[in-house]
Amino acid sequence: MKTYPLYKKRKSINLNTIWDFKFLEDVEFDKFDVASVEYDDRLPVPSAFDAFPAYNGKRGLGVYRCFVDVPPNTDAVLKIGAAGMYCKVFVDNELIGEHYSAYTAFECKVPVSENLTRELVIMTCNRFDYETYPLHEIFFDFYAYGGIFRDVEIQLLPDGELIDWVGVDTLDYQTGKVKVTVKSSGCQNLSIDVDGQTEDEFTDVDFSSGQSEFELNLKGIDLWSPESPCLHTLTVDNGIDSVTVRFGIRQVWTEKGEIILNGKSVKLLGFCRHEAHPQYGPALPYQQLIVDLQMLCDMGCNFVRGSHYPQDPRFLDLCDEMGILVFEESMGWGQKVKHFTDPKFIAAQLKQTEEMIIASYNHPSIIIRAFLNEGESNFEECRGCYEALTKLVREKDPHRLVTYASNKELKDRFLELVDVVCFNIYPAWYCDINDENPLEQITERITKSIDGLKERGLSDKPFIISEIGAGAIYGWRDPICAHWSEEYQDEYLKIVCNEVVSNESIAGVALWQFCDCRTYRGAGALMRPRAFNNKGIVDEYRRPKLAYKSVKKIFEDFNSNENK
Ligand code: ADA
Repeated sequence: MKTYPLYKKRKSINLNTIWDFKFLEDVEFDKFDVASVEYDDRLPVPSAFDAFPAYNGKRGLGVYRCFVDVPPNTDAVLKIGAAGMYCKVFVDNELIGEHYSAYTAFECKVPVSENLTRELVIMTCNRFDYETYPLHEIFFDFYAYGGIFRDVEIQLLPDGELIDWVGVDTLDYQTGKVKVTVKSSGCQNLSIDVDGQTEDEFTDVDFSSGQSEFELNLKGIDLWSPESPCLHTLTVDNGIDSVTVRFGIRQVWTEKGEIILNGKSVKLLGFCRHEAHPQYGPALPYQQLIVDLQMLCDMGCNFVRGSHYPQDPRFLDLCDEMGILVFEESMGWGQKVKHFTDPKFIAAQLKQTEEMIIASYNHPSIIIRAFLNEGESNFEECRGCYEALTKLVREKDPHRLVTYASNKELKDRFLELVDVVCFNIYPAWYCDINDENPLEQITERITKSIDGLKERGLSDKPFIISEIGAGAIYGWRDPICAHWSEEYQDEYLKIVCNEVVSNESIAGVALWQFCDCRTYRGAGALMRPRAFNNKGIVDEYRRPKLAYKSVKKIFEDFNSNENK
């Protein structure tokens, strides 16, 4: 199972297999001596090591090792889909890379050797340590696992100029005009194929600046949309190396408070989703990704927010295929002024966000790029970081919408920076103990946000409710419809969804959340029964709660009225 891009001229060695494993509870990350490890276990890759019974709940170093035959004297690159929370990579006891972002892909050059068999070690660490890894802290409301979460492979590189990256942007969906950006070096002849047919050939292309751009007019080509997710492939070949990407022809922009996709207004209806399962942590099997998407489609959703980090590339490929629109965000959760004024934190944010953009550039399903979920955007001191991230996204990916999910509502100072205003709100859930009928607050609170945005002169920007929801413990039914009962969540989501589909000032909703997921194990769990965030519409094993059918009915009725 391969995700795009494909490198058809590179031989690939798939390392998704069983590796040797050692858990080191007491060794410090910087004092790790790769040569001294005595492996005493075997674990599959990909995996979250602390999702296995032997290591449940433990924090320390999770060291994975395998032996791999790489033809002697051959250039090769090691590609790691994701390793959390952070890691170091060794080949034959030599450090070849380190990476500090749990959900973005990275690669390391494998040093050339005369030996055939190479020893590959990936040392992951799941200890909270702000100095080493400022992106994930213990106060985040989702469990931080360790391990090699996504695919690992070695690619053998051909001799000569390599094609490093290809990006395709739709410039005009009506004429099929696209821009192809190719990153490479040197000077080369190139051919570009679309859907297996030669589209164009270019001689002596100058890559002295590291990249070149080409425009193609793909007249009559099918468009991509949620209703008709037509995909195409594009291959750039220089005779030595080739890269095949998959893309869709679609443009997204905003107009008078609406999100427009290929000229048509679209209301986003969906859920926030963590990559989570009690048995696998964030290293989900392919079947699970399909089940999650099938359930979203079954409920009539056209939208998913990947909270709060980039989702698995296989999931994004499936969203492309199934026509689900994606809000992709880099890792962030409730950071404070002290973070936004720390240059190390800002640098880590910029790096992971750029990695996310490069990796998922060609997915037509991704229409929104985001960062910094619920940061302290109500403080002026944080402006620099918000501006830097907005600028980065616009520079690296000018054809998508930029935003961040704010819980500061109208106190937020940076809403003017973004294309879409996104509020996370929990009326009638986090509310006063004296509120007898909290459900009545929902519509009122949404209206207040919309009116406030209007007063602030922001009603031209689409407004999305990027989180809203109520907890329900699977199987707990209660005739008085108390907090935590399935009945309360059902009543709650009915009000929310009816408001969203009928209110023209709401461009979309990402209900919180798709599935229950593990979170705080300590005192934080006082707010989180079972140590899970229980606001899923399905529980952690994807068993639907009462509200599932209600949401499905409201979304489906809306969809069928739209299609009339
Ligand atoms: C926040 C946050 C979510 C989750 C949610 C909740 O809005 O963004 O990750 O913690 O609250 O359940 O309260």
